[in-house]
Amino acid sequence: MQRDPKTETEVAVPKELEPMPEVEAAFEEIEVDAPRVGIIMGSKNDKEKMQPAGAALQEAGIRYEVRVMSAHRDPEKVREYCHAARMRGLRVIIAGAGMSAALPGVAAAHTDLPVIGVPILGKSLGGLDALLSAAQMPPGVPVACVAIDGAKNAGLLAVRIMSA
Ligand code: RP5
Repeated sequence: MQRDPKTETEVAVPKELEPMPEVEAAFEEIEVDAPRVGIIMGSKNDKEKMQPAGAALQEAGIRYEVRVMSAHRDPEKVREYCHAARMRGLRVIIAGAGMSAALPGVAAAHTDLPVIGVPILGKSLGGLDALLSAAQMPPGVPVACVAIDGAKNAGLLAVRIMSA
């Protein structure tokens, strides 16, 4: 019920128009500018190679965030990030790593969001180590894998996924 100031009487307010403080509080917490794509990488040394992914997203006007976390060195951080990703508003994860590149696969194991792996060229094996680590995922844990150092295509693919 609400008091009508003109007639000074109590009037019934349709349920859907009644103030809902909990809902209003929840909406206040929503980050309207929350990133839609998470770019993660195994080392800060991967940043330069991963930058083209961010550039492709920026060009398409898609908000993204960048985090460094290693599947081997920070397994707990990767798990937490990927578990929370969908709830935080992310819709795609781009994961770049070199050498034994476990990051894309481990990310895909901890989220149901699409994961795009970027194998990064290391100091040996011509990047084949990272390529196979990202591409040769067992059935049930999908990872899309772009070319060695193919961060630009990872960004472009994320743009296409976002607009599918
Ligand atoms: C991977 O090992 C990283 O993605 C990086 O490409 C590679 C080497 O890491 P750093 O020793 O350069 O930190 O985990």
